[in-house]
Amino acid sequence: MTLVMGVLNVTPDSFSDGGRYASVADAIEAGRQMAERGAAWIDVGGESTRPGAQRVSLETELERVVPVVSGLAVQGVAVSIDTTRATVARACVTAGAAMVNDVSGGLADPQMLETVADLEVDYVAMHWRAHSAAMQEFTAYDDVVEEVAESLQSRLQACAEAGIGPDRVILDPGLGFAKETHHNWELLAGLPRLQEIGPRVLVGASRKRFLGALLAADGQPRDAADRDIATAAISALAAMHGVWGVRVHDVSGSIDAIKVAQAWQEAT
Ligand code: PMM
Repeated sequence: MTLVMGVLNVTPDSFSDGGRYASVADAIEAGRQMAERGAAWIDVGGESTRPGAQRVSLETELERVVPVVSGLAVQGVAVSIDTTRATVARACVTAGAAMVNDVSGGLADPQMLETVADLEVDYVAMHWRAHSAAMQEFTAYDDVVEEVAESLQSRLQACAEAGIGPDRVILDPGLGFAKETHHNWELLAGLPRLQEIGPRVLVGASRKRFLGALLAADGQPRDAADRDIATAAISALAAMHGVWGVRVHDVSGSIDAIKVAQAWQEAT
């Protein structure tokens, strides 16, 4: 069954849930609650990837994420660390994280793939073209599905060369990262092409701007906080396609949606 990864951003400026947690204890509690609701993974991130976001220092990122990762891991929660930095990946796996989620697929930090190979954890390689501050300047594609598939294929090859086998890799099309609205829909429709590559596939559509655009009224995009029903609909459809996981903010909605898809499939 498709699993749910709950988003736990410990950043003051993430686009959809930034600044929610007043303390480390609050963030840990929010993660614990998502796990209790059925999230198989809690994805802890300390650097916003909102389009246009500036980078944070290594020290700030470490300060934000390490206490939250260890606070969840000691309670038996499966934690993934959302980072593009090898140093953060290593510190968090040492603190108890069991997966590295790298939105740059190893392109942002030349040490990342070797580090993950050494840590022997699973690795999410997402399609990426540039850091968030500049990524919306790189949204030109002739055929977005084919180009994302080829890029992910080459990241898979780079993983293999670094010693991360395909069974440890999860590929992600990177919805909203250097993508125009229509590219995100084309990538969702093109999921079978991405699955053909071989490894497990993760989809992160939750509360993203292309959903705000879809649900716009009077020319105004729908608020990020009111995109969870559309997110759950994507989770159901992604589950029908047999993806490995969906990365979402509202865990309960997607768990229900995936159960619907599963019941439907079992009856087919
Ligand atoms: N999206 C965001 C952050 N990390 N990681 C993966 N693997 N896939 C995604 O689509 C993804 C990600 C941005 O969303 P957020 O600011 O709500 O966390």
